[in-house]
Amino acid sequence: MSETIAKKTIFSGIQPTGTFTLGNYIGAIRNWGPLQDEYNCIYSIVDMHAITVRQEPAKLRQNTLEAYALLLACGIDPKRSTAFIQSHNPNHAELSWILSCSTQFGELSRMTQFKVKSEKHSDDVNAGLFTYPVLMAADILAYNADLVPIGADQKQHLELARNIAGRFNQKYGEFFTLPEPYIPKTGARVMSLQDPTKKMSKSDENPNACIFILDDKDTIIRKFKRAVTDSEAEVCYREGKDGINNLMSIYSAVTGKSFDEITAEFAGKGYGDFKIAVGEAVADHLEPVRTGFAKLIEDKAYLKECYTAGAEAAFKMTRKTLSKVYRKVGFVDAR
Ligand code: ATP
Ligand code: LTN
Repeated sequence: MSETIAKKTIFSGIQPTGTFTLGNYIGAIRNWGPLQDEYNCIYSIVDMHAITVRQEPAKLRQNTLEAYALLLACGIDPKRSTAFIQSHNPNHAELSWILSCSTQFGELSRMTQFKVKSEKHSDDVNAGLFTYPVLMAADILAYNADLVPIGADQKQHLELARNIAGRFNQKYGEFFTLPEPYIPKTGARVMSLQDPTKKMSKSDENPNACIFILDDKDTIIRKFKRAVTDSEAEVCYREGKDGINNLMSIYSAVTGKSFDEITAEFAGKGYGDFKIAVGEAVADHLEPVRTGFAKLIEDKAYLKECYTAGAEAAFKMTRKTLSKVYRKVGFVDAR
């Protein structure tokens, strides 16, 4: 039988705001590679989103190249997926403007990420930070993506993208696919090692709160040893044990063991042994990423070849969408 059934489309993005954390990895990126054969995958380093908080230009440029190399080191194959840098495809920003006219002020005001980030960057609550989710909706809708693999923190933005698409469809006639979130069962929300009620975030000021995927083994084990837990001594998943719950989720995500198996493995042992075991398992799991990254980042010509080809493919995929959108909203044809 010929391959006539069209593959579904996947889109996801990650900001080049620093080295990826274990949260980004377990919650998002490591799930991207295995989807490449079954789906038409499009992955982007979203530098335009990154400038919604202040960035040092030279550092952003370096972070963007490193993020792209990390993407490939995490198993994204530029031959099987479209992997590109967001600012290289202007169609995202163009569509974002159109979509912003189908987005309400009230719904943007309710976004948790906006509230958190405007508090954190209270000296620079810019319009881009506010309209960030519209650009994210444009990223997804420009490709008519069916599925969006993300961590749990992005679910609200995805729901907004669906609402924006629905509203556009209502105004102008059915056009956009309503995207579905694809959220992993374990590790959808990896918490800070220093404050397990907060999500682990690249931009956390405390380096002990975060495992960066390029940290070496000693550093990873040291950070886990210092992880905040509780005053009990039982490795089990229970309400109120935020620190241990987080370590159990991480351990489960990298070893595939269930919570019951983990509890049995550490019965009668203290938190010290457990923390070291988690550190070792995470370090071993990340080792291939570190080795792959070290090679890739040396080969700037190869990276450039990949992201240039990725942008070209991304542009082609989205230009048609944009022309149709322009016609639908009533713009006069340019040619
Ligand atoms: P920043 O600190 O700059 O806001 P971030 O670490 O939150 O960045 P993003 O680039 O915003 O990372 O997110 C990339 C992907 O990683 C998203 O799909 C997001 O849901 C996922 N992600 C981010 N943090 C976590 C976390 N702690 N646990 C699980 N998934 C996460
Ligand atoms: N907002 C996302 C990053 C992002 C994204 C996207 C994720 C930008 N555009 C499109 C999925 C689909 C975040 O992780 N903070």
